[in-house]
Amino acid sequence: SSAVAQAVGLIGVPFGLAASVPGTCLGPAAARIVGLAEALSGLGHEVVDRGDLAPVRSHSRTSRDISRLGNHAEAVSHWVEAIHDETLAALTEGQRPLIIGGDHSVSMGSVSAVARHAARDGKRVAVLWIDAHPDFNTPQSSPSGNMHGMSLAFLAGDEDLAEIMRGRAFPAILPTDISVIGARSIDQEEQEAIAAAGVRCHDMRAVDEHGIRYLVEDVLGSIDPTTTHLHVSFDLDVVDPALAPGVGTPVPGGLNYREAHYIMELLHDSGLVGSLDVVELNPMRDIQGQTASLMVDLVGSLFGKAITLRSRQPVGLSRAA
Ligand code: EXY
Ligand code: MN
Ligand code: MN
Ligand code: MN
Repeated sequence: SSAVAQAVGLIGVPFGLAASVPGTCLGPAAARIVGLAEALSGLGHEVVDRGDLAPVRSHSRTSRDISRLGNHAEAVSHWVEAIHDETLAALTEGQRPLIIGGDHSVSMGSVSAVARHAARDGKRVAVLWIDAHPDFNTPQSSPSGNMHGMSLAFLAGDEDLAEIMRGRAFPAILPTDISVIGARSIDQEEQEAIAAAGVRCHDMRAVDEHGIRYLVEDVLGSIDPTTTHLHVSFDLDVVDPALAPGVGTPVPGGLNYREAHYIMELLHDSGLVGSLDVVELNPMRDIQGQTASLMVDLVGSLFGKAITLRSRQPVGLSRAA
């Protein structure tokens, strides 16, 4: 491993009010109990544990009423601002941010900060959204009003949702720099918006038809690392609920164990991942901590844990044994 490897900046976000089911606020605690930081340091990474966030619940500025944006929009806004500031601090200190949710609204804060930081370096951000849902609803299209289903639309620059950041503009992610893998629960208007915007959406049928390697290579092949920072946002509900019951919005037909790990291994091998969030762990729905443990194992695969020691070189099928 490299002598100048970036330290991992671990940020816990005990917030779950943008989800439908309570309990996601316990995610960081469960991740810590099953040994997230230890797993990373065991792989040789320096971990700077920045602790769990606890945002101040008042705006210093004159604040408009944003309750029309969705359920608990005011609370979402407070947390998103705090997540944004902490993620930006981690990046400014040279760390690679690892954000542990919390529901998927936390990505509004983390990815907006990544985009702001990248712009300072003259870069833009590509986002890989690994999720059963594309989270591309707007306040107008959302069937539930739950804001964890709107985070990707926020990041792509939805003008109404921009009020969550209280007028602090950030560079929106270009829809053509957004890829979704694993989707299988998409609302109709959400589907139309994705198609119109040009978001790359590899749904579960694409996983069936092409396999993980082809899809991940398609995504990585669209990224020029000299100009682009890759952020990965991993929603645990992408994994099949039989393996990951501890989520608020389970959907049948998800990734199996090896598919989920293989994505993370390929991402590790690419060397391109600059920041990561792992979200939607709901310990109240979990069985004996199995989803929390799976989360830590998957993060381990992205940070270099391999089944066996093996060459970084691709092994061709024709290579002699
Ligand atoms: N599409 C549905 C909605 O917007 O209400 C469900 C969203 C669930 C979002 C989950 C966490 O990724
Ligand atoms: Mn930098
Ligand atoms: Mn999600
Ligand atoms: Mn989801």
